[in-house]
Amino acid sequence: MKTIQLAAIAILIVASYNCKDFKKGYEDGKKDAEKEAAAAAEEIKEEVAEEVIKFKMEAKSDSEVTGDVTFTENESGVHMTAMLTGLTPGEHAIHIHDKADCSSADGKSTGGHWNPTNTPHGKWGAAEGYHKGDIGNFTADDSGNATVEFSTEEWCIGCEDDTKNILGKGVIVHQGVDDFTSQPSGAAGARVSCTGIIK
Ligand SMILES: [Cu+2]
Ligand SMILES: [Zn+2]
Repeated sequence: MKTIQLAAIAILIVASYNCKDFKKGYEDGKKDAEKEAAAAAEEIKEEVAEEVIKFKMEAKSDSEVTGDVTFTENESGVHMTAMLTGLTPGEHAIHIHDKADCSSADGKSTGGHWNPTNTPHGKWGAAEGYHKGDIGNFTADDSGNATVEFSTEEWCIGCEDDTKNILGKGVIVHQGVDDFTSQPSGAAGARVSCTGIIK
């Protein structure tokens, strides 16, 4: 009972406060509502602006490496998630190569590393330079499964900037490890899985 009384008093106090400042409160409320509406509109715009493309990875060079790779673009750049199976346990390289063509049995139809800025091969972010396709290495678990996550503002999906646009390129998973120094491709060995990045 006491609680209810206290609550009633509290409501009265709040109500009288609201009454005194009704006009100011109303104006503030209106502004808040406008702000909320603007924020909601912005959110919808961002949702619409988010682009997702997904591809199946095809086994190459007599491997059994398959899986899928998803690219999502939003205001913070492009995020890649690759889910792979059939790998040998341990480290492997993954790159974006120059062409979306996975037709050859060894995956070499994708050409060399995607390198629109004509820089040396290297570790992503290295001061000495790196290709826009130099994603790097990842580790497969004892069952040969791996999830590779990568995010960058240096890619886009279908924008006008050829130094950023990943469409028309290919994803290659290698049997070996990228040493980040051998030119022009890090000596990562056979190409064991492939997909074109095409819409
Ligand atoms: Cu490669
Ligand atoms: Zn490279």
